[in-house]
Order: sequence, then structure tokens, then C-alpha cells
Amino acid sequence: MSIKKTSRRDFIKISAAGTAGLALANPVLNWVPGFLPKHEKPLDESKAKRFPTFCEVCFWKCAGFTYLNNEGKIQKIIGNEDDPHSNGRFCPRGTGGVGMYYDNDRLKKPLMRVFEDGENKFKEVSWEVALDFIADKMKVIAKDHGPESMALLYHASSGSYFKHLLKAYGSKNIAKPSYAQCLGPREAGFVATYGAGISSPEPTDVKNTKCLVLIGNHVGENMHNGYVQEVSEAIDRGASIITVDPRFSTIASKSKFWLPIKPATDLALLLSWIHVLIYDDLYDKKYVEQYAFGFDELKAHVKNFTPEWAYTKTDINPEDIRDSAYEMAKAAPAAIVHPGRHTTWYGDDTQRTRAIAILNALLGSYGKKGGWYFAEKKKVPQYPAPAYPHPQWTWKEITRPTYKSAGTGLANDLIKASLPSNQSEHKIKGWLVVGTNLLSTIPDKNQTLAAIKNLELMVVVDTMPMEITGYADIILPECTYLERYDDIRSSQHRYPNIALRMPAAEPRWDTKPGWWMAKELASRLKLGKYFRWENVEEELDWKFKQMGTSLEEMKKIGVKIFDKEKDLYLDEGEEHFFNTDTGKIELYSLDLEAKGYDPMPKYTEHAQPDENFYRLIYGRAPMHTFGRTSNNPNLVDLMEENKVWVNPKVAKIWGLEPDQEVWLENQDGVISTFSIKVRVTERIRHDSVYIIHGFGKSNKLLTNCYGKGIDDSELITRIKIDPIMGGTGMRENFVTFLLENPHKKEVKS
Ligand SMILES: Nc1nc2c(c(=O)[nH]1)N[C@H]1C(S)=C(S)[C@@H](COP(=O)(O)OP(=O)(O)OC[C@H]3O[C@@H](n4cnc5c(=O)[nH]c(N)nc54)[C@H](O)[C@@H]3O)O[C@H]1N2
Ligand SMILES: Nc1nc2c(c(=O)[nH]1)N[C@H]1C(S)=C(S)[C@@H](COP(=O)(O)OP(=O)(O)OC[C@H]3O[C@@H](n4cnc5c(=O)[nH]c(N)nc54)[C@H](O)[C@@H]3O)O[C@H]1N2
Ligand code: SF4
Ligand SMILES: [Mo]
Repeated sequence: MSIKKTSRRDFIKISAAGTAGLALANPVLNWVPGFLPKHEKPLDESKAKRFPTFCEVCFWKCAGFTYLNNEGKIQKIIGNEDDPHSNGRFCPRGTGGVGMYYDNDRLKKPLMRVFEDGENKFKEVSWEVALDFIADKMKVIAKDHGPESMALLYHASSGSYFKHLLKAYGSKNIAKPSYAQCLGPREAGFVATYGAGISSPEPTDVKNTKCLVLIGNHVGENMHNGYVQEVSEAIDRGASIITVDPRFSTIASKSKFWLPIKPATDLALLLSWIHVLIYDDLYDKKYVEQYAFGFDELKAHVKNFTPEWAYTKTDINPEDIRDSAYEMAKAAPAAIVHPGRHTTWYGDDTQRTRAIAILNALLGSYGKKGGWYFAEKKKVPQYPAPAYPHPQWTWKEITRPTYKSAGTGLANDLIKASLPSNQSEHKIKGWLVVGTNLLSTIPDKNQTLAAIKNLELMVVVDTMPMEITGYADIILPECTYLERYDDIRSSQHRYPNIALRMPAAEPRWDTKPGWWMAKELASRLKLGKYFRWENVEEELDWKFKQMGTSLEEMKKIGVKIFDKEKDLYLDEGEEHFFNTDTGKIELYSLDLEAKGYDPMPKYTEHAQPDENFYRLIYGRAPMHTFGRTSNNPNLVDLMEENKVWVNPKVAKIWGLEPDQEVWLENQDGVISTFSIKVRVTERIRHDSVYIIHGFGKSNKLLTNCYGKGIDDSELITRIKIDPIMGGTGMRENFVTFLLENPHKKEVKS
């Protein structure tokens, strides 16, 4: 194939120019590494061809335009000015997204597992053969075990067409890792308190806030675009930031308070902030009286949680706890205690976010300017199709008996239901895996592998030869987001808005869009009536027309903003019904109580590391999104490996030098496959080490990133499950250093 890899030098040139511009045009964003400014002079639109898209490099889904150069090749992606997710700017990963298209390590043809010459191999097959095989197997599974025993695990936009397929086939066993490995606990915590989850983008009115409290929420490294921009504006306006993090994060360096908490003790801090707000009379009495339920119980509950008590748990000085509580109260109601996004930490995560939800209520910030606004979203109509068949059972039968507040299917529970040891009647026998690299994403890799072994069918739809593809029966190569249409992006925001993604180029090699695969499978499964449209343009146009626009208009504008139907904020004293049992904000949760959980958050002690062990904590780097970018040629140039952050005191004990290669071994004796370089820094507490998630790729076909750095997931073998919603707490793993290569014969290439 003759398409040339994009020139790395060109990319750097763009970023360098961008950064220089940034210093002048956007001083507020200077603290964020690599963030590009608005594209001030658009390319000459009469000459340059552009196609609307929204980014697939992370889940913020910024809308922009893909531009072609004079030779008709994809050149760059630039933010759409009308889009509230991007406001016309892309983050470095989004800009580098072009590298996903040009990556020559991509999956190129359907691959089928065959047994030849005494071994398992992948053989290239035609789409016909691949799809026939899958449909035949799915028919057998439906006949032998019922259609419910097929599950869909997904985290790519194209998952939406596979969801439709699976429901038409007769299964609702569908899960994304973005629930039980990510934001599930905060959703459950807010549902229990306000009767509504948070969803994405978070309706925090950061743009107008006077005080933003971030609990392990490392914005600036966590690069959710519109959010980073609003935080920058807030900093520029002089809003005070309070950051609670055992690590001196980028945002900690911009904060009025950095509280370097002892990991796993956040609930003690939160309870003592609640104590100070109540006992120092700092809370919003009118708001609490009008909207909240259970204040007296809460007051009694937190009576003893003084800052002095919290100090014994958290290592944070009582004065700092008090001062920071006063700081929030001073700004209230224009104050936000941010719920974070990835919240599956220690197992008591729903209760931690409950405490956050309660704090916001005491500050009177929910539904108030500078606090939380009421977001609105436009419903996307479904193209006419018959009603779905009724499954005999769903994920609810698997999960809800134990995790009563689980809001969606849990990827980890569907995996457990696939294990040979599953004695229940609800067994999963086949997986469709669409854009999720389960082995790095779901903790306890051995369990995932045992489940995979027991499957009758495993189909992986991906763009890259990620680890998970190696275990598939069939691999279907999807074209990248720059080469396909996808379902409409409709997202909640201050104003309801929608965006179109359309192809800017033909799919490279023999890759295909997910919608096409789902439709083809449907026709083989005799489910064609659920996909009546000839092609996806017809389907999208029909939907757009129901929404008051058209595909033709959307191709020009990319993003459409609709009028609001509700107010953004509550008026003073306005009546409001919260969707809870009492119709009020439940400081004391009747729902949790009825389900047998603590109605108010309790502090639970967590294990601390033994001598010579350190808590393994992980996070994000501004230049990468997990493993999905680790092979991206553009982004590898910006950051090619992760390093382990080690406090100088610890480095001294171990005699570690900067950039020395070490291996990590966890409490269960699991050793990292590869070595990692040491970064000695005061920015991490002495009881923890920190690495960026998404590195240590073990598939040699990923030629840009194979063996670079290590994968935190393989060291996460002890999981603390949230008893309320079933999320997998992953931060109770401890590691020690191995200075000699423990895999004697292994050569790191
Ligand atoms: N140890 C550890 N585990 C974690 C986390 C952590 O920090 N540490 N983070 C958790 C969080 S917050 C989340 S949200 C999840 C994320 O979990 P995942 O979304 O599973 O994460 P990725 O590793 O990015 O895997 C994405 C997969 O999608 C593929 N892909 C990319 N684009 C496309 C596309 O257009 N189509 C298709 N079909 N495939 C595509 C990629 O090649 C890759 O295989 O992981 C969770 N698990
Ligand atoms: N660039 C980039 N941006 C991303 C992503 C990405 O991959 N790359 N992923 C996106 C996704 S899917 C998600 S869910 C979000 C996640 O983003 P966040 O919700 O911000 O991230 P977390 O992973 O929960 O938190 C990481 C931070 O928690 C701190 N921490 C660790 N243990 C503790 C503790 O016990 N207490 C406290 N207070 N802090 C602790 C770590 O030091 C680190 O700074 O990021 C999103 N944004
Ligand atoms: S934040 Fe960056 S990577 Fe995520 S969708 Fe927006 S531009 Fe893409
Ligand atoms: Mo996430």
C-alpha cells in the first residue's frame, strides 16, 4: 500500500508553532502541556476540503473538521468553533488523531483463528467468510443456550450499531468499561443523593465558579478538552482551586490549597469538611431547609469527625482542613466539589462520591450559577424498526441481586458469568468485543483469560492489533473514525447539541465501518428488518430530519445547537422536585437504607503498604489516552513510555538513580513483564508510586510501543468491589522494586 506515513517532523512543526502562539494568544492555557490554541486563521476554505467529525481519541468526543491537503490526503483536524466540547480547539491527542489513520500497524483484513501445522494461527479471510462464520456461531449459541448468552463489551462509538444488533438478536447483556471501571460509583452516589446521575460532559459550571475542589481529579493531565478550558478560565479569573492528591499534580501547582492526602483516606477528609460546614455554621441553611432531607441525621452522624480526627487518618493538618472548608463556604454557592470521573478506587467509592454529593448540597451549589447547572440533551430518534424481542434474562439477574444500585451492565460481572466456575443458570457463552482492550482495562487479567478460554465465540472489532485481538476467534478490522460515519453524537450541555462524524477518506486496506458489519451480520441472522436502511447516510438523514436538520446541513456545519427548554439554574427559592423517594436531596438516603446499605457515608479503613512496598497509583498523561494512543506515531513522538514516580526518600533507601530500569512486583508476587525507568521526584508521597496507564504493550505487532514502559493493569490483582454498584476498586495494590531482571532470558527489544 502506498499511503505514506504522515511526516513526524511536520507534526512537531505544527505543535511547536501552536505552543508559541499559545503563549501569546492563550496565557490561561500555558499550564497545560501541548494544548493547542484556537486555529485563528482557518485554511483557505475555498481550496481546502474539510469534513465534519468528532474525535474518537477519548470520550469527550470533541467535534471538529478533518482537512485534506492539496493532494487529497488527510492533513489535520481542527476544532469546530460551534462545539461546546472543543470550542474550536483540539487537545494534543485529538490533533495527533491523524496518526491513528496513518498507523501502518493497523489491522488490515479480517482474521480467523485456525489450527494448522499443530498450532493456532490467524489466517486472512474475506469479509464473507468472516461474517458467515460469526452468524453461524451466533445461531448455534442462540439455539443451544438462548440469545441472552451472547454479550457485547464495547467502548468505541460504533458500539451503538452493535448494541442495536444484539438487542434485535435477543440479548441485553451489554457493558462498557466506562461504568464499572470508571464513572459508575459517582453516578450511583449522585443518583442516591439527587435522584439523577452526572453523565458526560459533567454539568459543573466551572466557567463561572469561584472555588473548585478537586479530589484526585487531575485536570490538565486528564485532558477533557472543554473542561480544561473552563478550568483555565476559572484560574484566570482568580477562582481558588483546592486539590486533594497524594501527588503534586499539574493542577495542584495552580491551586491555593494542595492537600497531599494519605491515599485511601479521602472519606475522612470529606466527612470532616461536612463537620466543619455544619458545626461552624457555614452551610447554606435556606437551601438545605428547602431542598434537603435528613439534615439532623447527618449532623449527628458527623459530630465526631473533626479536623483533628481526620488528621489522624489523612495526614492533612487540621488548620488546612478548616481553612479549605471556609474557602469553599466563602465562594458558595459558586463552589464545586468535583465528583471526579474515574472513581473506582478503593471499593467504598459510591460512599465517597455520596460524601461529595452531600458537600455540594451543603454549599447550596447544585442548580446554582458557578456550581452545577441543569444540562439538556436532545433525544436521537430510532430509525423505524420492530420492537426488540424480550430476553428471558439480562445482566440485571446477574448483577442486581448483589450490587443493587448498579446502573448498567458491569463488564467485570459479564466476564465472571463467562467463567467455567459459574454455576448459575445465567451463563455467557459468546462475546462481541468492540473497541475495548479488556486485558488492560479490566483488572484481574487471569480471570479474563479464564473466561475467554471458556467461550464458544469471541469476536473482536478493533482498529489495532491490541492484546485482546490475540485471543479472538475472529478479528474484524474496523476503519478509523476518520474513514467512517457513526451514530449521531448527542450530548448534554448548557444547550442541547448534536454533531456529525463523516468519512474524510476511503477506508485503508480491507477495513470497514462498524455500522456496515452490524448490518451485514443482521441480514445473515435474519434480522434485516432491524436495519431497513440501504446505507447509513439514509439512516442518519432520517434521524437528522426528525431532529429538525438534515445530513446535507450537518455536512456543512458539523455541529448544531438547539434551544433550551429548561432553565440552567434554580431561581432563588424556586420549587424543585428531585427524583428521590422524598423528592428532596437525600443527605440521608432512604434508597440505600432500603437496599441494606449505609444511608450515610461511613469512614472505612483500608490496608496500607507493608515495609518495602508502596501503593500503586495511576493516572493519565496529557499526550495519551490509555493504550488506544500508545502506538500512534505522532503521539509516540511526544511521549513514548511511562516512568515510575518515586519519592527521593524512597529512591535513597533503594539506591535508585533517575532513569534506572526496575521491575515492579506486587503483593501477590506478580512481576511486571517489562522494566520501567525511575523518575525521582518530590511530587509523589513516600508511601506511593505513580505510573501512567496505557503502556507496557505486549503485542509485538504494535511496533511503535511494544515493550515500552509497563502496564499497571497486570499488577492490579487485588480488587475491591464496591458493594453498592459493583465497580472494581483498583488502588489497593502495593508494589516493591526488583533491581535485577527477574525474567532472566527475556530480552527487551
Ligand atoms: N489498570 C487500569 N485499568 C483501567 C484504567 C486505569 O487507569 N488503569 N482506567 C479505566 C477507565 S477510566 C476506562 S474509561 C477504561 C477504558 O478502557 P478501554 O476503552 O478498553 O481502553 P483502551 O485501552 O483505550 O482500549 C480501547 C480499544 O479500542 C480500540 N479502538 C480505538 N479506536 C477504535 C475504533 O474506532 N473502533 C474500534 N472498533 N476500536 C477502536 C483500541 O485499539 C483499543 O483496543 O479503562 C479502565 N481500566
Ligand atoms: N490525557 C488524557 N485525559 C484523559 C484520559 C486519558 O487517557 N488521557 N482518560 C479520560 C478518562 S476515561 C477518565 S475516566 C478521566 C480520569 O481522570 P480523573 O477522574 O482525573 O482521574 P483518576 O484516574 O481518578 O485520578 C488520577 C489522580 O488521582 C490521584 N490519586 C491516586 N490515589 C488517590 C487517593 O487515594 N486520593 C486522592 N485524592 N487522589 C488520588 C493520582 O495521583 C492522580 O493525580 O480522564 C479522562 N481524560
Ligand atoms: S479531549 Fe482531545 S482526545 Fe478527547 S475528544 Fe477532545 S480532542 Fe479528542
Ligand atoms: Mo474513564
